[in-house]
Amino acid sequence: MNDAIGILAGLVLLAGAAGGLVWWTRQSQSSKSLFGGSSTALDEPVERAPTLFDRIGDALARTRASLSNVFAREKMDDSAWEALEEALIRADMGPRTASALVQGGRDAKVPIERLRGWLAEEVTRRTSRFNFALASQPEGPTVILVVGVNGAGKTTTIGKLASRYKLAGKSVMLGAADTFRAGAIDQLRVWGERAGVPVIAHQEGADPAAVCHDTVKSALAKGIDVVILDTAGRLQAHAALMDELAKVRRVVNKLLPGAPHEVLLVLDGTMGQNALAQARVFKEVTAVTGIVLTKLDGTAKGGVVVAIAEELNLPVKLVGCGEKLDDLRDFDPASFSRGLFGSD
Ligand SMILES: Nc1nc2c(ncn2[C@@H]2O[C@H](COP(=O)(O)OP(=O)(O)OP(=O)(O)O)[C@@H](O)[C@H]2O)c(=O)[nH]1
Ligand SMILES: [Mg+2]
Repeated sequence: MNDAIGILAGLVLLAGAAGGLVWWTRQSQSSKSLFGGSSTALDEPVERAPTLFDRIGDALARTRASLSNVFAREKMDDSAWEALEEALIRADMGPRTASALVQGGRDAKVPIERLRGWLAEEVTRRTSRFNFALASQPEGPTVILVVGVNGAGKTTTIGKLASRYKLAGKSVMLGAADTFRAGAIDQLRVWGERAGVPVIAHQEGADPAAVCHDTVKSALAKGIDVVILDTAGRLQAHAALMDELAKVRRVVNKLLPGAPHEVLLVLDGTMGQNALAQARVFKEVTAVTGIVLTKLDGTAKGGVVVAIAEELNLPVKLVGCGEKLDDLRDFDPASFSRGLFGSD
């Protein structure tokens, strides 16, 4: 009898362990697909394209590292709240956002053991109050104007975005309206070839608005789904940039009322608070609809995403995480926040 009970107990333990192993495998696999999509089913091969979380792990780890001293404390007293505020600023969240988060935590008397989870929830709430979907016109081309300072990653992002639309079965046309910088037109042509989409271009020094005009006109004639326009980001020449972008808008809108449907501002994530300052100027010169934050695979700190949402009131719609054609991801606030604070 005792033997039978012993065998039965052994079997129960064995089944429990097997169940635990399956649960653990599921957990560890799903946690790798934090940024929407590509979750790996148990029967699929383990090889997969790196997710955004894999690609920007260092940016999130840098932020977590600056917070680790705070999370290691015993309780949240005055000095702990001050340390948290400093750490949030060091993580590129900006003084205003850092102070608002700390005030919120103090008011809610969040205990140390709930701090990670609370911060993740709060940052999710603050970064998810936007519409993240890119504009999409069912009839006629969707026109996307891409703006940003030199070197932010505009042309690279356009190549990646073109490839993404192409793979989704859309026809795409690019307009080389950065006629200012030598080599910019050829650079867009190279990305056009990589993505397998046509590029409309004039000579270097030509009127950017004329290039945009010809691109949209050609796209209308050919029934193209998506037009993406590259521009020169001469922030130093504030008035000239404002005039140039206003003219582009006017010309495009005349050909296709409602266009441009999306104005994406590309910001270099490694620039931290400088990126925010640039964005403020771009918001003044044109009606930006969303942000593409690039180079999050580099030395960027993740907190800048929160500062953008809070201080510019604009959604980060896409994230650049490398120099290759498929290194562009959608931004997912909840997964991002959990990665940022290391909460479950
Ligand atoms: N690591 C990394 N590098 C990037 C990313 N996006 C762009 N870059 C690099 O940043 C540099 C500038 O990118 P461009 O796309 O030429 O930037 P741009 O805004 O078009 O610059 P201008 O044409 O000079 O105005 C290039 O060396 C790109 O390879 C990214 O997400 N990650
Ligand atoms: Mg460029």
